[in-house]
Amino acid sequence: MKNVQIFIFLLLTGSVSLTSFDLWATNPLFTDVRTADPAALVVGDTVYLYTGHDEAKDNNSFFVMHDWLVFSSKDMKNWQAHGAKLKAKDFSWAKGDAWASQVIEKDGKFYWYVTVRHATINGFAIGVAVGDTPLGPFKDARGTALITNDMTTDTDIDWDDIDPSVFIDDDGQAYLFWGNTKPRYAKLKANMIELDGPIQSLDLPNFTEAIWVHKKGDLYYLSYASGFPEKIVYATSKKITGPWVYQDILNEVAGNSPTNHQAIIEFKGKDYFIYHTGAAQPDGGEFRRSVAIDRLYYNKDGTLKRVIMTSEGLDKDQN
Ligand code: FUB
Repeated sequence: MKNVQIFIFLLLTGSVSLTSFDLWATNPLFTDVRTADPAALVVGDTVYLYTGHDEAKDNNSFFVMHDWLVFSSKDMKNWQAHGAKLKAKDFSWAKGDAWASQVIEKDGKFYWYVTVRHATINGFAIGVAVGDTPLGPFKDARGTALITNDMTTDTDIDWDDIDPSVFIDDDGQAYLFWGNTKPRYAKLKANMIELDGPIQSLDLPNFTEAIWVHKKGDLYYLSYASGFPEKIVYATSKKITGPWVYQDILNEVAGNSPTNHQAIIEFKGKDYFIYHTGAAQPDGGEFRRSVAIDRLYYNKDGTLKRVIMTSEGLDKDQN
């Protein structure tokens, strides 16, 4: 209601025209920069949102992504922009292409797992940076890639080692999940920057990319992008190591974007689904994406209700 009153005031004073309907919209979240591949981390009373940064001039070519951006909020509605806190070139062994990433905390340190293109080994690779705060400063934790394309030779494509998602189980064991076309995971050592054992394959129907692993109650959830254009679907398991049982579609194809990429968090007692769309006006699209947030709801049996993507975003949420 308050938004409507402000809008009428601005309309009467000539400050906006009738095309300014974005006043009602909190989705997409940011209008001055194109953001993609969200990952979120709750630290105390603050949520940190780490995103890719689409810099393509139009939607006719391909991704142009050099760095990752950070935003923070204490209420999921008002966001502070912190700018680019890590770039592909911060990894001396990387060529570019700052694709999807995720930050997690372990023993007071913040580990930022990233997708980049390797400079000397053909294909994409996964690296990890570390910092002492959620805002960094971050530096390459290894000086080399954690995963390279030549470690996974059972696919023909060179972009199968992308989209890291790290989960720390209740016993402190950390697991790295990743993949495109073939979903994979491996244990991480306690130092979080080395594999601790073999790379395992997962059996997930119609898997494309964008794994996100989380736990709610006693159940583990593995959501991922399926098909192309991508829908987000999910599987559940009683153990982090599976078996994963396919459940259902969680989020339909997101507006004007064939890719979809999600983060799922609980923050201050509410559950959220964070994703990207190509819906930003006037020039959003496949390579100019924008992050959006809507509520996520669980059924009593632990299954997830399908996400309802909205343009109002959390503005409609009065609870
Ligand atoms: O943003 C580049 C790539 O597109 C990501 O790594 C994938 O998840 C897809 O969103």
